[in-house]
Amino acid sequence: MQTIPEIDPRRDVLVVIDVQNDFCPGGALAVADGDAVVPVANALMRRFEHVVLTQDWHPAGHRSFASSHPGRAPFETVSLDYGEQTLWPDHCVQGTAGAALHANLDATRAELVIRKGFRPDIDSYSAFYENDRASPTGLAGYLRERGFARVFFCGLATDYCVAWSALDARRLHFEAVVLLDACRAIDLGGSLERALAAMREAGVGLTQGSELR
Ligand code: VGL
Ligand code: ZN
Repeated sequence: MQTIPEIDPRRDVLVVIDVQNDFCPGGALAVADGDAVVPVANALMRRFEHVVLTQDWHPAGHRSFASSHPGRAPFETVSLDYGEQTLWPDHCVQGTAGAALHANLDATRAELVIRKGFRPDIDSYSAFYENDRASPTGLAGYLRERGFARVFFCGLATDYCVAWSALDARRLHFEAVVLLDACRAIDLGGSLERALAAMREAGVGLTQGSELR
């Protein structure tokens, strides 16, 4: 693991991924202990000069929902035009309470909220690209234009949206660090171990927010 230097307010940005009601206990795609990230993310947001949030934001009837595939159940896998896709319960439908940011997340200082997964036929885990790996969200251009070189990630879920975002950050030549104490995982069929291994391999720094200086 690379050493984590001090937060540099000029080149560092914190990206808080998908801390939304549907990913918290009681939500449609609840991540175990998902709401535990809220106070940790709030404390981190106070330490960074620059903060970006993401929001999973699907139209009703989205292609990633099992309900859009007759006879299929949530957490099964199907093959779509762009490859394998896990089917999810209906979640984060645009404008619903489930899609709202957790009420205790203090988003006041966020400079940008990026929404993803709004194309009806393409799922989106990464904050940078939809799952077709070709449709950008615009975040890379935004971060570059703002002069940010290093991206710290936290939020939900470690093994899907956080990991895919961190891996894309590396592909796009940003430095990337995941703050694991401010993340929780879905962990479907070993997905957490695979995601951690892929992030290590790609040079993503894995550490705890509590380790930041
Ligand atoms: C997510 C599955 C489906 C996530 C979003 O935020 O990790 N996972 N949509
Ligand atoms: Zn989703």
